[in-house]
Amino acid sequence: MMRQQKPHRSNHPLPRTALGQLFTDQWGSRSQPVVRCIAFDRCATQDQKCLFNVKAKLCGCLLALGLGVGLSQYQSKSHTKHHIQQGRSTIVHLFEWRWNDIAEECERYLGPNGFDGVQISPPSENVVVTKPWRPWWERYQPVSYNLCSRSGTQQELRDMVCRCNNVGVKIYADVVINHMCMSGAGEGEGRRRSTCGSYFNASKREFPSVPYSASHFNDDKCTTSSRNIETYQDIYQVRNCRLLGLLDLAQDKEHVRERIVDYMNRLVDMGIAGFRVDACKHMWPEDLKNIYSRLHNLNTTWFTQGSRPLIYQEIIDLGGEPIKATEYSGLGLVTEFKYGTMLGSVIRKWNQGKLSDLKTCGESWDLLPSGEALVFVDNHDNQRGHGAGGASILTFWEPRMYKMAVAFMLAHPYGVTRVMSSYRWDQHVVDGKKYGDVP
Ligand SMILES: [Ca+2]
Repeated sequence: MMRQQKPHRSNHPLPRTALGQLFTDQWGSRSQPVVRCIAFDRCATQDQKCLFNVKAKLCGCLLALGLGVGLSQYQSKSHTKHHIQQGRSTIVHLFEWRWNDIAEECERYLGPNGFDGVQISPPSENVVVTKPWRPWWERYQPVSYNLCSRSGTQQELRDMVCRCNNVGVKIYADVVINHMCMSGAGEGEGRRRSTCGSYFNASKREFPSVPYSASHFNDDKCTTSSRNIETYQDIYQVRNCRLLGLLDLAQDKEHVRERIVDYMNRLVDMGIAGFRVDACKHMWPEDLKNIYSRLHNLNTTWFTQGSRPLIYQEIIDLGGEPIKATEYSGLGLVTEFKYGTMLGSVIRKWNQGKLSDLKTCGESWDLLPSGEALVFVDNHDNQRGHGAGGASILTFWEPRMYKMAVAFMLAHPYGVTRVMSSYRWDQHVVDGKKYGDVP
């Protein structure tokens, strides 16, 4: 599906001065060192013979001096600024793709076709769910911050980041820091229970590979008898109780902050350019502000000195709840879920919607200001009936309207855009009604 998208030229409303600075930096950075991406760390520090032996596993992407490939994207200390390289725009979510495949896709397609970056599935170790068999959502149940998942090993992750950066495609990691696995996930060890084989005990809230123990969770602050969020009208429940039974971390505790910051900084140091932060509505803005402020600057192998990670925060705010997206928009970009809902409604011609109505699509439609929003037609949750959006959300199941929606989004000067590369599954239909909750 992604191959059908034609990336547009930058329509993002950056101030002229910022663009001018960007281009100067981009084309002025011609003295970058040769960057070798080596598939296996063990060879990175060994002798030439070793390097020769893994020649086939080298990236094939030695970045020659003086090529003038643009390497600078960020100039601001703000996590909300998004400096798009000349001729590059749009993040593509390569949902559940393997690291080796993403690296190849960066070199083969995304780099040459002007994509800004890739959102990857969570790289942290997660619980292995077998009932149902290995659903996509097991990736959102961490048991440690070790970097092995079914997308690949830490070495493969590092290799992918290097290879994509070398062709000008940034990597944005989806990070799950609100919670760990579900309270009922049991106890286990070995690769049949967790993707790196780390021991955990969910009922005792013990995750020694981080390490976290019972005192690092929010249960003492949660006032519901179930310990779960029971109403979204109570901001304390939403932030201090368990989301669907997921063990809720106490980000106000220094130990928890340190472990999260260390995890995110390991990714930044590797060359990752930013983060999609999962479930932000369920964390306190001041805790996130503290965590973001402690992130390292981006790796100067690919980014100019002082560059900050781009942060975009998953906040589902369709109105009607006391927690507002604007509480977070000063900290980073925010996922604007109203956009896909409204766009789908117009393209479906609901309520006498006309395409010409879309001319004004933006802040006057009660959306976030353009510079604060990350927009998308659908995401991995709402394309299968999870999360927010409702029936108007367009997906690949309705290809003509979906392509219209994506084309409009890429052409319209609003927000940072993200397109979706997912996979097909068999829809579950009961009495003519579609149910999307299928792995
Ligand atoms: Ca929480």
